[in-house]
Amino acid sequence: MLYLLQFLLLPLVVAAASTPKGWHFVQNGTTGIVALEFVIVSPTLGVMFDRAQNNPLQINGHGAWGALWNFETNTATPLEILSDSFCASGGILSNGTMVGVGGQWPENPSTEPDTDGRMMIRLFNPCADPSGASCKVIEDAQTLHLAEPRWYPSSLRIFDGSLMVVGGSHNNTPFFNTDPANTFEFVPKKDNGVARPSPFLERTLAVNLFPRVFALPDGKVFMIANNQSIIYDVEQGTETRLPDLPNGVRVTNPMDGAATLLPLSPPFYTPEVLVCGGSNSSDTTPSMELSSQDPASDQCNRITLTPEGIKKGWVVERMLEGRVMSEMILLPDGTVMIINGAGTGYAASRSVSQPIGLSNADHPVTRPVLYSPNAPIGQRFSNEGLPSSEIARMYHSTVTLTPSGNIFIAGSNPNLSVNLTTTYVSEFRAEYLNPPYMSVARPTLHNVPTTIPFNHAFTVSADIPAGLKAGKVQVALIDLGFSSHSFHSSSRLVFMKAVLAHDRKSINIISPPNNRVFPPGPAFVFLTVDGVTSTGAHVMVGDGKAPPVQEQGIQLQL
Ligand SMILES: *[C@@H]1O[C@H](CO)[C@@H](O)[C@H](O)[C@H]1NC(C)=O
Ligand SMILES: *[C@@H]1O[C@H](CO)[C@@H](O)[C@H](O)[C@H]1NC(C)=O
Ligand SMILES: *[C@@H]1O[C@H](CO)[C@@H](O)[C@H](O)[C@H]1NC(C)=O
Ligand SMILES: *[C@@H]1O[C@H](CO)[C@@H](O)[C@H](O)[C@H]1NC(C)=O
Ligand SMILES: *[C@@H]1O[C@H](CO)[C@@H](O)[C@H](O)[C@H]1NC(C)=O
Ligand SMILES: CC(=O)N[C@H]1CO[C@H](CO)[C@@H](O)[C@@H]1O
Repeated sequence: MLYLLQFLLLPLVVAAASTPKGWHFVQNGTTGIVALEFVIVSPTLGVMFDRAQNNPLQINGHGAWGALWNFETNTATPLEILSDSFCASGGILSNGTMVGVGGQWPENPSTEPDTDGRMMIRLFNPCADPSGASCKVIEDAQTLHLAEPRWYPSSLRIFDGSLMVVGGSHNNTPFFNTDPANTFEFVPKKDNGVARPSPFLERTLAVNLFPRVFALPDGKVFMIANNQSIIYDVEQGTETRLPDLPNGVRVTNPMDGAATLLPLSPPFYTPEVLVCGGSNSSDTTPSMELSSQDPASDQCNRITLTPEGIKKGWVVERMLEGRVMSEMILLPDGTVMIINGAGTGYAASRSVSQPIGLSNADHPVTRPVLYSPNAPIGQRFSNEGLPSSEIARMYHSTVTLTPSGNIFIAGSNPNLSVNLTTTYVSEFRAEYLNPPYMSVARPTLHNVPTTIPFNHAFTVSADIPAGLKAGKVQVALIDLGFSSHSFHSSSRLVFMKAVLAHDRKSINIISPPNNRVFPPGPAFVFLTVDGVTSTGAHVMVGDGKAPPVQEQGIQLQL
């Protein structure tokens, strides 16, 4: 009997030892709704939003359009939401409350009991329950709403911990922004709730949906829409025009490129922005004269946001292939992953010629690529060792780095509702892309304080596997951001000065200098030693108070 047991166990041991090494995709679980917006709200949970439609995940006798994703069980639990959260955005405030903003007017005919979501603000307070069982979305259309209806806006947590809401359309539009909300506003409200008009958004019509917006380390906000860029001074209310993207490339919806603020490092935290892909089609061609077969742009553009860098303008690089609707993920070692999207076509549904089913895009790009910001130009892109997914992730897909350190991918749906029989189906399969470090012995962090003040020295314990060389130790403070429509808003990586003790058992760390370098709010701390990354420790950066918070830390001397 004992012999037989050992015999039976043997193949299992062999199977465990042959776990795939290197980068690999793993499908696990189904999301039950199309996860077209995704935000991580705790070490174990993500919130997903969709449109009110005939989703398989049901709640109170109707299809759900909000749900929690549990990273421990790989299951979805429906959330009851009143307003239609389709094509909204959001972020997390300085006190840890997640805010979803905007949405759509219920589609006609809607099969679900959704109300008008365009002016809605949806709150999800910090959730201590690892399963999320007691955590709910809070809505009150009477007392909690935006100044203007917004479909396809962007959001960004700024230096005082509030959310800046940028642009959008007053109504669903089939392709171009024909009913623009060309203004900025804030949650909680500033200016007595009056939205601020933006000449930049006026100028960038009609390709200015989901503007790409980034909080700079001095508190100003950098924005790209269409082929233009500005710096917006939130405190003065002024826009400063920057150079256009070269060669007529447009990078916002419906010609979505991927953009990110590159990792910021001490002592100068010099901001650089990278934006890749999109389309060089004209922004005045009627959409029916565009085609799902038009090649996406392979152009990348990078700018350093210092006076000298702005004078130099955008520096052009080329990706390994053209991409539209890709998204950028900041990895804890400072590389940028470009993932998802299509090789041809545009965002949106059934609005260009030669649609594939209803999809305006075709030729899904299923192999991610890595960009190393510090490598010499020409050697920054690599897809070596990166696998291809078997799942197309195009319009209405999302992706995020997880607290475990792997990459979670969900969604994709060009159809106007659930369709499982077309070429590009409504996609419910959840998928992880595991970096090589997920299948080796990893460093671990212990005793990470739950609250990290600015400009603060603190010590954490570390357990570093003997095989790892301690020459390169990186401690990254990461805002995992809010993913919607190929833009990962509020996503941010700030490296913290870190010194590993000789016994390799503790690390002295200095937090970012102030609330402008890292807008105050929740984050995850990841340790990378010799290219191997730990899981992330959940922290609150700053005093954790409700916005607007006071200035904290010390001013940068530049
Ligand atoms: C899927 O996730 C569950 C829950 O975490 C886990 O038990 C299972 O091993 C996973 N399956 C695969 C194929 O990774
Ligand atoms: C940006 O787009 C506008 C409008 O389509 C065009 O007039 C302008 O020349 C473009 N800029 C560059 C640098 O291509
Ligand atoms: C537009 O982009 C396509 C695809 O990258 C490229 O082949 C073409 O040369 C570009 N056209 C111009 C005028 O830059
Ligand atoms: C799914 O899409 C295909 C192709 O557009 C269409 O023919 C079919 O009617 C759709 N099915 C449903 C259930 O909508
Ligand atoms: C966080 O701040 C927002 C804005 O003031 C507020 O609506 C929310 O209730 C606060 N969250 C908690 C948990 O107190
Ligand atoms: C053209 C097309 O495929 N349209 C379908 C999209 O999905 C809705 C809901 O299933 C159908 O009613 C449409 O016919």
